[in-house]
Amino acid sequence: MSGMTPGLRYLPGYLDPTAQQAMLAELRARVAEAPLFTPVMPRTGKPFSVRMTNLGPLGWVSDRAGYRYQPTHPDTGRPWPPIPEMVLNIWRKVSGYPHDPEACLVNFYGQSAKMGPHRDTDEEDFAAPVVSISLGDSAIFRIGGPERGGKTQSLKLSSGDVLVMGGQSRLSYHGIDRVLPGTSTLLKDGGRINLTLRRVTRP
Ligand code: MD6
Ligand code: FE
Repeated sequence: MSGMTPGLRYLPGYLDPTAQQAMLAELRARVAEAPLFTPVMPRTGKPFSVRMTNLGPLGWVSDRAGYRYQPTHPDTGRPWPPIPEMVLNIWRKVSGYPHDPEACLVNFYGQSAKMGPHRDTDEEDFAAPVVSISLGDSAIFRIGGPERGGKTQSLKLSSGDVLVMGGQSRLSYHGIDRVLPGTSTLLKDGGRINLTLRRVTRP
């Protein structure tokens, strides 16, 4: 529990710098097989400022046709690479959910990227939390309640921090207001990586 949002668990510094480096190396190898792409908004085709890819049996994509989970990369047509064991192990320790996640969305934020307020509702099973892992530059994460436009709180998510959105917070509006450039040396050219792990189907 964290402040005004029941079910939200903030685990700052969950990964030490050595573990962050190891995770980054695993991610680089997999992202080489499943390159980052720029999603666009349904209908309008307006590009996201974040680039993304996925790991695991299902990946989240957004294009003119809508939001959905699919088993293959939209550009290469190949299955998404597997979720690294060290990432799965974090889910197993913190999720409190007895099945593995099916999707690991990898978001890359350059210095001026943001993520508008949204809820994660494309999954069948809201009993599972969403677990997020942050690497690289810090960012201001804002979370509200189940309705748009309510009271919000902000959290600074830094490299190695883990956030668990479960219980009542699972369907809260949230987003990234801004990245704070120069706050981490993990990525040579700066920027931020966020992984979100989700259970998509009901086991
Ligand atoms: C981010 N995170 O931290 C965006 N969603 O870059 C999310 O959209 C998110 O952190 C669901 C649960 C946790 C999250
Ligand atoms: Fe989200």
